[in-house]
Amino acid sequence: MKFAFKLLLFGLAFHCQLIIAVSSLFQKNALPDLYEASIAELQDGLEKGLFTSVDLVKAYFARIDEVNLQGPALRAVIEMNPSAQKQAASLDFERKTKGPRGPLHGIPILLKDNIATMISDGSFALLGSVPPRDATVAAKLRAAGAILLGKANLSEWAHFRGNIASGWSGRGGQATCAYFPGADPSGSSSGSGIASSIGLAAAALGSETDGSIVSPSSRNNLVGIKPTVGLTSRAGVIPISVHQDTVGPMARSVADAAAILTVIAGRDPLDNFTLAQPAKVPDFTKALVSGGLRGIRLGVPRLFFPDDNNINAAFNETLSVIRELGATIVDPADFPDAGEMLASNNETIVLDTDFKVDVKTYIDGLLKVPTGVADLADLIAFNIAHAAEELPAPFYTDQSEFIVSENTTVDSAYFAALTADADLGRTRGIDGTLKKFNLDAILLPTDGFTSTPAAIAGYPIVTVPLGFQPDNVTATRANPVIENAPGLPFGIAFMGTAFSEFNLIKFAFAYEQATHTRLKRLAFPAAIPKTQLEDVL
Ligand SMILES: *[C@@H]1O[C@H](CO)[C@@H](O)[C@H](O)[C@H]1NC(C)=O
Ligand SMILES: *[C@@H]1O[C@H](CO)[C@@H](O)[C@H](O)[C@H]1NC(C)=O
Ligand SMILES: *[C@@H]1O[C@H](CO)[C@@H](O)[C@H](O)[C@H]1NC(C)=O
Ligand SMILES: *[C@@H]1O[C@H](CO)[C@@H](O)[C@H](O)[C@H]1NC(C)=O
Ligand SMILES: *[C@@H]1O[C@H](CO)[C@@H](O)[C@H](O)[C@H]1NC(C)=O
Ligand SMILES: CC(=O)N[C@H]1CO[C@H](CO)[C@@H](O)[C@@H]1O
Repeated sequence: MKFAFKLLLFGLAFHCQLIIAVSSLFQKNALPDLYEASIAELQDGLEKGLFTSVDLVKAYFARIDEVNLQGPALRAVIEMNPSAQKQAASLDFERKTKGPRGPLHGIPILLKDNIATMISDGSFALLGSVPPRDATVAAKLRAAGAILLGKANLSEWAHFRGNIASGWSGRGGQATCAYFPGADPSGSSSGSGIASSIGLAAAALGSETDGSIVSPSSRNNLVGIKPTVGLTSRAGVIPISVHQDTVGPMARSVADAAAILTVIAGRDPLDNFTLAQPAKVPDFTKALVSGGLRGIRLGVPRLFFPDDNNINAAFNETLSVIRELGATIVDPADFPDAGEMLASNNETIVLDTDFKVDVKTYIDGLLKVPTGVADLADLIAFNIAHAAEELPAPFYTDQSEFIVSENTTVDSAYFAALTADADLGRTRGIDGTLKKFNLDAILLPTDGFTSTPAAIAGYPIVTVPLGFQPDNVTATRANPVIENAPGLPFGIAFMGTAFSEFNLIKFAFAYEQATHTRLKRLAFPAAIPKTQLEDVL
């Protein structure tokens, strides 16, 4: 009821799709609407016996069928887990006999395709390869009782192969955003973003090296948490860089994202970066308190803002909401080293050098690789040998980043770049800015020069929906996807120092509860699956 009431409060320039959605919510008030259902609502319905996890899996599979290859052909999902229904049945039985394991018991979640269970990174080169075990984050989800519903499409090789459109992989094809037909879903966790945005699963995991969680979360109207590098294990995740990769949740609410992060965080002997985190994983759901912005100081680094007046105007406008919630805004609060950071090429050196080493380490650890690829040189050759699938003209022929990476060596320039990034990103970057202006966090549009400072620092970001491109925006030409169009969502980012996720979640939750921007606009009608729980009961 609170949910519907809030919707009515927004009753401004409503799209009729939204009115239809609202009235359907009223009719089905006993069962959660899967477009928006929260993990807590699903858990509540499961506990009350209104539906089972088997029902949930059936409903989500039907919803995927409706929009993935048919209808708008969003290509968000690359693979459905054939044993999901069996896992659901066994979790239903366990709930009856022993009770739920916790908040994720029986909740279906999608994994980005670079997270190993049945793997491949969207490329055919690792298709059918056998990892030694589940990725640690997948194992943690399973242990918490979550159902791994399947794999989400992505920008192949997490967008590290070369200059190709976001959301394309050889195996999954071109994924597109649910908020405008044919629009760029951003990436590289594209399918995770699309799938969460329209309820093809309760939520999804993504991974980020520089922007790959927060950018598609922003574009797909989601809350995304890019954790500190070392909060969540990367063991079993196809890498770009051991220094920058991190795994995090992409969900429809801060509460859902916090519940998932609580489960997947923690030390892992298989990923020694995780040993640097505090001994005890916080229960991030304890950060979901009211008044979370009261008395805190947020700095606005204007030099990193995007070149987009609609986003910047929405950001400017929302500052008054944040002030009303009790925060002090320091504006501008520019990074002391902003100019150097914008000009720096150190990150490219680090990533290019790391990828060649880290991808080989990853492949070396696989038990079986049917294609026989062993290293980056083999991957490049594989793509050339399978050009029809992997390098289809005219849009997806590039593998220049692979080629540059193959040409690198671990040398003194690499170590200098690593040192420079720690200095630029941490000492004189995020930490320097927090200290200089006495801030609790940094606040800016997610689509600016936002992910890079956090990427080179290895620091966290939480993004929350901020607004939508207005109707008078002209849709750009598809090349092959549409870069800007009416209704495309964008987010606002809270950025902080290492392991400050608990506070960032607190700030983000206070902001989300005061604004509820996500439901101010829905996906385009054909992209909204019709199947609901009542259709499978
Ligand atoms: C992790 O282990 C590798 C070698 O096994 C070592 O080179 C690296 O310094 C370690 N990293 C951390 C953060 O402990
Ligand atoms: C937003 O506010 C800043 C600082 O007050 C101002 O410089 C900028 O022009 C504003 N942008 C828009 C689009 O309103
Ligand atoms: C790396 O960053 C340092 C510090 O700003 C800078 O002096 C150097 O030119 C950068 N190197 C590259 C390759 O961009
Ligand atoms: C490979 O690296 C060498 C030395 O750094 C450079 O001169 C050459 O241009 C690079 N080639 C490619 C294809 O990047
Ligand atoms: C587009 O609409 C917005 C309000 O949604 C308005 O502020 C802006 O001035 C309009 N822009 C143009 C170019 O008409
Ligand atoms: C689960 C699913 O729908 N997978 C599809 C992903 O995209 C590829 C390429 O379009 C299809 O062949 C798969 O069936």
